[in-house]
Amino acid sequence: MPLRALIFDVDGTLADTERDAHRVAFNQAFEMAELPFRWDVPTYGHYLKVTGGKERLRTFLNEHPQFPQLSDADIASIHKHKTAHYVAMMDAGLLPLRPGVERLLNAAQDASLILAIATTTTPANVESLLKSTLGTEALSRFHTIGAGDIVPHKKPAPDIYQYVLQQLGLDAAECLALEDSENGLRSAMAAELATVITQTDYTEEQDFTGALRVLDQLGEPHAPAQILQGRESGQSIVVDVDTLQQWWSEVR
Ligand code: XBP
Ligand code: MG
Repeated sequence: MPLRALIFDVDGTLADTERDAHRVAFNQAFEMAELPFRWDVPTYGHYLKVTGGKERLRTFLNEHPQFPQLSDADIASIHKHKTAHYVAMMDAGLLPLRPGVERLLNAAQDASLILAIATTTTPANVESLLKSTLGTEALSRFHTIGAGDIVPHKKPAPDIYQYVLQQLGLDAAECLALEDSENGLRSAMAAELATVITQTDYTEEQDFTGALRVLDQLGEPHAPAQILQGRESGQSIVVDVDTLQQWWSEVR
């Protein structure tokens, strides 16, 4: 059975969006709503344990009873403003893709692999990131974009990957997931997907047991990636389609 599709996470995997984009957009929305708190870099990192922006804010409030306890409607409204701030940042071209991402997407399409996305983030965020980094035609390069509230349970539940597999009409064994976080890895593995991790500053201490490989990034020819966990640990590499096919075939 050949490898048929690559399924990409977005936040942390396609681009390092959390610290300098999502976090900043949340703080702008908190300021607009005159809320008496902001999320600094470590605090935001801590609350990344909760996937989904609305769910993250609810958990933060539950753990900080001294702050105004917002209704679900208030949280939805603040989150809507947060999304608008995030989209404005992307439209301004403020965030690049991670090293090697565009190269790998191009190579995967040249090799007739199907591309898909499985993310907990809001669809507007994915669309604005893809358009600002890859151009207006970028969305059409992905067979399926599974995002946000389209499934009942966000990562680490398998729902979003199962949804994407269903839309692709493929078996998990025919696909490979690319993720950056433990929640993402648990989600992909629960959907029985082989998974490669490119970690970020926020996820580098997380448990990636079960991943096919863990790397610091995908790498470019002039600046290769490091393999951090897995058979070739310690080696440098530029991750290409052949590399992914080879790793995937070890478990298929
Ligand atoms: C991403 C998320 C998202 C973003 C914010 O996780 O958890 O919630 O942080 O996006 P993953 P929204 O990379 O595992 O999909 O505010 O739109 O939820
Ligand atoms: Mg992620």
